[in-house]
Amino acid sequence: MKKNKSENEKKSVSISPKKLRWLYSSMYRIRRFEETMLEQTFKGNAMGVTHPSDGQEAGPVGICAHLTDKDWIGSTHRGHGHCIAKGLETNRMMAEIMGRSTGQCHGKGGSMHIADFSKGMLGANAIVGASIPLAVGAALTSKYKNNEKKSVAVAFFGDGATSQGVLHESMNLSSIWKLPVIFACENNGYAEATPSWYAVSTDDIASRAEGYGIPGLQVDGMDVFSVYDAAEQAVKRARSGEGPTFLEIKTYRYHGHFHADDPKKYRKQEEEDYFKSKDCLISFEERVTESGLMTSEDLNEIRNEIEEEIKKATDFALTSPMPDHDELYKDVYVEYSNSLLGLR
Ligand SMILES: Cc1ncc(C[n+]2csc(CCOP(=O)(O)OP(=O)(O)O)c2C)c(N)n1
Ligand SMILES: [Mg+2]
Repeated sequence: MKKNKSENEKKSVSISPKKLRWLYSSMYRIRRFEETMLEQTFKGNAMGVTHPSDGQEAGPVGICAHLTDKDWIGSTHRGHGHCIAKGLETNRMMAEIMGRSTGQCHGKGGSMHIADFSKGMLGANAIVGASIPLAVGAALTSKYKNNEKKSVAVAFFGDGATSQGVLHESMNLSSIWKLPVIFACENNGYAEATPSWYAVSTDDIASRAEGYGIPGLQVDGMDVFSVYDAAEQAVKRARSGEGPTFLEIKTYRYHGHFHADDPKKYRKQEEEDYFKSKDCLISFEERVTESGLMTSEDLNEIRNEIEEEIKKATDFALTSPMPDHDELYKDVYVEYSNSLLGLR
């Protein structure tokens, strides 16, 4: 795949070598996780449907690069990339997708319900738009507790969620209360087979935020540096108590809506080719090698490490046991107590 040079501005990169390495390894980890996860789904090893996010890696990586485990994210049905960018382990994720007892949620959540509160990952979920009030709630908690280094919450959601009432209510409330939240809209052009030009009233979704007094930015979601720069501003604004930001990340999913969906039925090959010519991994490789920030050997070494990690994660999942029957109700219901209800 060739990069479209005319569209990839050559801005100078002022990111530390460690962070650059993290950006590339995280994007490559997501890519190879998704490709391997799809292979395993087709072999019948995944429990239920899976929604691959390859092609969209630059969005979650460019944003999560500015977050710590104390910051929160809410995710979607297409959540593997968000989980990986937030630092979840690929072996436990792969095991979760395969319904194994060693999985992130002990095999009871599956692909669309991976969560890890210790990493600030509030969970993937299958309800379109549901990440939004979760993130706003986390941001409200952060403000209420008045942490010294305010935790920031990011809601990831797709273009399909942007006409849901809950987004508009959440933007209004978070603007009034200046909550440390970022609305990260991954506009991949489609909600299932419905193109956004057909279902969303504007080409410029970010402009909707202005109606709520929130800055709205449109960024090239195929270029991790563009996302990184915009997210840096948004996180800074949130942490300093100035309130929310809306980021519209223009991106593309390389596969169908879910594993068995054939996107050729509703989108053109030229469109796919166009986005693949802007692939986030290739443009990163060209940018850092041409500017002398990393060598091809550095990149190769990272790719080899990740290949090994994903192979191990897959073997780990395939050789892990299924949960025992007596695990069925464990971790499903919250233990009742007065203190939980705030009564004592
Ligand atoms: C409230 C709700 N409505 C409808 C659905 C069915 N559904 C699942 S995914 C999806 C499309 C979502 O599109 P988008 O938000 O753009 O995310 P993408 O799949 O493109 O990542 C729909 C309509 C759902 N899960 N939840
Ligand atoms: Mg979409």
